[in-house]
Amino acid sequence: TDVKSYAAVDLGASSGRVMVGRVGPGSLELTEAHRFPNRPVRVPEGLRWDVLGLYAGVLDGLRAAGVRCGGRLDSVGIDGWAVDYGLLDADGALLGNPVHYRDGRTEGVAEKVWAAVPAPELYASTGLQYAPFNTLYQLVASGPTAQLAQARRLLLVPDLLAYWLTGEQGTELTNASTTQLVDPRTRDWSYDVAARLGIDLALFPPLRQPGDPAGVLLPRVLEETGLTGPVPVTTVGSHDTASAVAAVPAAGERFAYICTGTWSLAGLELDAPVLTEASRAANFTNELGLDGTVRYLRNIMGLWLLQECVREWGAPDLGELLRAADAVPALRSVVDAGDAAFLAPGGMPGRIARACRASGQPVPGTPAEITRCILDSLALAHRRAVAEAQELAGHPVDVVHVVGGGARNELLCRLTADACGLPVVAGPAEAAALGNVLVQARAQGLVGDRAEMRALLARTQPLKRYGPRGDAARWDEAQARLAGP
Ligand code: LFR
Repeated sequence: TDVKSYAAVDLGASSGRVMVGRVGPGSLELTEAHRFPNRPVRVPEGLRWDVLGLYAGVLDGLRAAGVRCGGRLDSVGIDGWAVDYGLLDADGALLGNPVHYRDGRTEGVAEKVWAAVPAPELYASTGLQYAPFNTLYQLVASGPTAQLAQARRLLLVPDLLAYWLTGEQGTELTNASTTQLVDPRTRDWSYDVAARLGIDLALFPPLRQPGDPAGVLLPRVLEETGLTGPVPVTTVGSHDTASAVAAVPAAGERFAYICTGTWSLAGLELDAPVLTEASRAANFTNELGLDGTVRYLRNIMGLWLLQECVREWGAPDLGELLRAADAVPALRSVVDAGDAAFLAPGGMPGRIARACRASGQPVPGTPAEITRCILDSLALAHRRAVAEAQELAGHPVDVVHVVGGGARNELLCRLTADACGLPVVAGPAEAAALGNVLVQARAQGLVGDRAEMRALLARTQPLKRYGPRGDAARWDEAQARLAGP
């Protein structure tokens, strides 16, 4: 037939999923084959990912995907969260559980790094925002460990899973760009930065690009999943945000995007990085996207703030919580959703209350009030990021696309439209999986360039529009409260 079936493995910080994408001439359909929780585990040495559990979920998912497709898949692609990695020994065996990016081991490491490579120079050659969890800081933090001394290979998480599925190793470029060891101008390693920090780039297998072949499922994997071989694995934008941006259903170039999930990643798609001092001061990042593009964006704490509260409240019904939050008066208290104080897990309602008190605002008490505070604060942070990105890049926009899980959150989308003073187009919620599928389909000649991918998404995916209410002054006033006295 002329309809092909692709499996997209998409690993988020709180859950993983395997989706089946069916792509034909002019058609695109996505269904969920399997979803599994991703629960980090705290052991005495710190916070770790249960990567074997995730791999088991991937195998279950591929089996479920196969059942939907008569055992035949035209290709598999893998994307996931960024920066984290597994280390392999000389035999190719995994050394320990990958460290979670919210682990505290990088505390105080930045100062050491900047003593060797001053922060402005680091920005000029890597284009990456400061975030304590960038792979570069993680590697410097683990410099003295026995584990790193044993390591012969480093694989970013999606590349590690691809290795287990195929036996082949590579470093996918969009995700490599989040390590802070890649130069966004050359789209190759930042050899000088690595050398000055004593980071051995030979740990990384060679770079590969979205669209490149990444091997075929091993016989053992075919057996375990009941799939009929050969099943090729295709390199996709393996950074989930790169896949999500690829699936923004925009027409033209005058758009901003916000990829919402555990994080909100808010920014622009550009042809070249912005490496100015002003951009560094504003902590914008230049991550790499498909086809030579740059994802110029800011990390905002995102729905993590709410996920952590909900966990603490014993998982109340989310729909009801959001309805109650909608009824709470707007913008009574806001917090800085970019503040690293919210990075670590635990005690989130208390931390939000403290931040409100410290800035002299009413302290939200009920779950509905705290939820409202979080959503108002996220919308405010979205506003600031979208405005500053346009200014710093000299790239004006007419519309904001909200993709990812938060596209289903009507209150968040409405508040974001109001705050940005721009129309919001919400959807698709499964943008990362769709970007993953489309890059596989493109590698097999089923779709054309990025513009064609986006047009196909706009035609086939349900999208919702929100018009701004025109109450910009209220948001300016709320922003001023955060600026301090
Ligand atoms: C989103 C994301 C962000 C990255 C963060 C940590 O899922 O990939 O882009 O900054 O997770 O990896």
